[in-house]
Amino acid sequence: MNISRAHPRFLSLSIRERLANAVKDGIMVPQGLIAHGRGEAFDYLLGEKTTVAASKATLAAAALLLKAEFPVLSVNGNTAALVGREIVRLSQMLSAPIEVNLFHRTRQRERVIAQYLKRLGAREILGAGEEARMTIRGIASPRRETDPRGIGRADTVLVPLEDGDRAEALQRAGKKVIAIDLNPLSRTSQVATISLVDNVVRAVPGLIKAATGLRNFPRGKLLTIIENFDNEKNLAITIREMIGYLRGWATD
Ligand code: PTJ
Repeated sequence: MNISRAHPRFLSLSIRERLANAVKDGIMVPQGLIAHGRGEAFDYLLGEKTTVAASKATLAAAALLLKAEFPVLSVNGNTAALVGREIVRLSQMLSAPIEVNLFHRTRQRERVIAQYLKRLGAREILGAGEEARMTIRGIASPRRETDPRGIGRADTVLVPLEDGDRAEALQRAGKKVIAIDLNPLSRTSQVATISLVDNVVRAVPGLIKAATGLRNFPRGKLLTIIENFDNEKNLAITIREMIGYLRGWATD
């Protein structure tokens, strides 16, 4: 469908269009559209902008990714469709592998997503194929299967649009978890080491920008940024920002 740029909801409508096409191409599952709708609702409550709390989380997350010994970027259907190009760029910047890890897992979808990311410039995509699988215990979905060369050995994992089950299990396995989830109340946001309560279409470019700024910082300074960040407090600030936005809107 041709959406007019003059439409006040152009961005939102064109993203929906992109996602509908991603379902047709086999990148996304229809359930991903429902998940996106939930995300849209939360984004609306945040004023569809990156909040002060989200900017702080983004800076801390970039510091954590730069400080990590072995960071891995986990990608599902929605993430590939929304920010595939930016994920490839972030992976190149951080020398961090990309691993396809799906909730609605089929070998066919793994391959389609891997091929799509390769067309966007990724050299290698983990998690797609018949290689040995490593099981992360305590995950009640096919997301438990990870690639031993990727999430299996990672010390830090970026998990956009996640379910709390895996975020919790990764933490238990001793890994740091950076979540991108518009819902500040989700289990994922609550259990992650750092939660970016922001739309993935703003959060990943934000991470690229923050990592570019911090790239030459000594490890000690990165550590200070990470240690000064308190996820629980930041989530509370996010909820206050949401309420503040709604109050302003209600009194306009
Ligand atoms: O590709 P698959 O098979 O791995 O499946 C992917 C989905 C997203 C369907 C699967 O992971 C799923 O069902 O996720 P949930 O449990 O619905 O969680 C998705 C979370 O992401 C929800 O809390 C949404 O609010 C949030 N979300 C949705 N769209 C966005 C988002 N967060 C950030 N940016 C978005 N654009």
